[in-house]
Amino acid sequence: MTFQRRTAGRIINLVRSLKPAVKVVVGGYDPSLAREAYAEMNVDFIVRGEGEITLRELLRALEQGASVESICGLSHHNGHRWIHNPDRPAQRLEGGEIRLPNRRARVLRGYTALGRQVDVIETSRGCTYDCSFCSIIEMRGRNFHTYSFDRVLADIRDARDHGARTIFLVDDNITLNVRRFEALCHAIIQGGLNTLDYFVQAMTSAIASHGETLAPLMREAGFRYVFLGIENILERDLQFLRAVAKNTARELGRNVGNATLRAIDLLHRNRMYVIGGLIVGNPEDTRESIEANLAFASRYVDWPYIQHPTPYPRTAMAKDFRERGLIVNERLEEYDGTTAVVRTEHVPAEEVEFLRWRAERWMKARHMGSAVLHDPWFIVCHAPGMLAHTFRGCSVRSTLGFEDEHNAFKRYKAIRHEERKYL
Ligand code: B12
Ligand code: SF4
Repeated sequence: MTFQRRTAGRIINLVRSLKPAVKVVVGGYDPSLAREAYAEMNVDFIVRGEGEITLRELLRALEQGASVESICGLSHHNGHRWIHNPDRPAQRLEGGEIRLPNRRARVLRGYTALGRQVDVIETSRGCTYDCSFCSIIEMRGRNFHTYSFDRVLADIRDARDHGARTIFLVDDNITLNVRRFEALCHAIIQGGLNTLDYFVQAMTSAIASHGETLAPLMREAGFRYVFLGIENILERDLQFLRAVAKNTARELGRNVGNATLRAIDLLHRNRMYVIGGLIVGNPEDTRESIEANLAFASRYVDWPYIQHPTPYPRTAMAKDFRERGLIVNERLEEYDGTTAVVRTEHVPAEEVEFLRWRAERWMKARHMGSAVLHDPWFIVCHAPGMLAHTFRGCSVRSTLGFEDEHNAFKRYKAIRHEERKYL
């Protein structure tokens, strides 16, 4: 990702210093969308877009000493200049060409979520919306491809057999096809895989419009946390984010207003938790509009995932912010979504970030009460560490209101600065 570009550069230099003749291949969102930046780095190949088939074809060509000219999705250097082969069309996952991940080949293990071993699986790729902040459309166009349920269930079983107790579905937008999602829930239940916990990302419109049938099924299948792309509660900001359509509820083919509250209510009624994805600090935002969104999150969502608009390469949002002269920070290693790197027309970036930081800590602390019911031992053992992390920079005096919270925020920023040094 973009915030990892500097780290990637440092790893490349380290590898080169140890083994100068090694071939370096980069891929993923940032190399695909900012290939010119990687062309200036010390790399041999850039894999743009989906990686599996392109990388495979590249390896075969290198093994056989063959030309790489015909490999779609590949950029390479011919000794004089960079050649960018034609794009590779989005992979039709239905064809079964992409095999299951080989989990035994991993070099890092032991990732957990709330103390339970966690793994990721995909059931689909792509999205047909075009939110201005999202990289997906530039990355692969507007399309949606799905794996067969046999493959998905085999993937879940494989993750479980490797110890996973929680599964994160990393689909870009699984709720594009609600009927399929419902059928997937049935398949998980029938396959006896509903003893695992599932996390998923979803659109508010789909949950609001179909939640009466979908939400109970999700719950039965084991879904526990739903990451809702609320983005913003104000119509003006939703327009800037090009996210009006996906946040509009529909009944009998008619638009019936903002979908967020109804989606949250349906998920809550079915005993699922809402991770609320919001974006604050958009160009027209005032202190009041930011605080309205934060107050909403505090009242309705169980866990905040509040970000600042971040101008990632080639997104429509990046163009808008640049044209309006609102980008105040070009240090890409800070483009992690929780550092405000743009200001609004009315509020400085630092203040936008301060408002989010101040509100978010308490929302996170509050959720520990619910989490303790599900994972009591983990929370009891780790609550002090989790609270210390959430409130890093704060003192008893600042928490009790005897010290200006801006001072605590400055300390928090200094700690984050130190944390980033390894990058
Ligand atoms: C799931 C997801 C998450 C999950 C990750 C769960 C997990 N542990 O895996 C969560 C919610 C935790 C998350 C967090 C973040 N995410 Co995220 N996330 C996604 C999402 C939805 C899908 C990513 C995915 O796994 N796809 C499936 C895999 C198979 O596809 P893939 O990653 O694209 O990889 C393919 C190719 O890119 C390529 N490829 C990738 N790497 C390489 C390497 C080589 C060598 C090669 C050859 C090819 C290659 O081949 C792969 C197979 O085809 C995307 C896209 C979206 N619609 O929003 C965003 C996205 C990747 N995330 C993004 C961001 C910014 C973040 C955060 C910084 C946000 C934040 N503030 O928290 C953090 C960073 C977390 C971290 N420290 O790594 C951005 C990246 C934009 C950019 N230009 O950098 C995206 C694109 C969303 C967006 N804003 O547009 N994310
Ligand atoms: S709906 Fe989600 S995946 Fe699709 S463009 Fe918007 S943010 Fe990206």
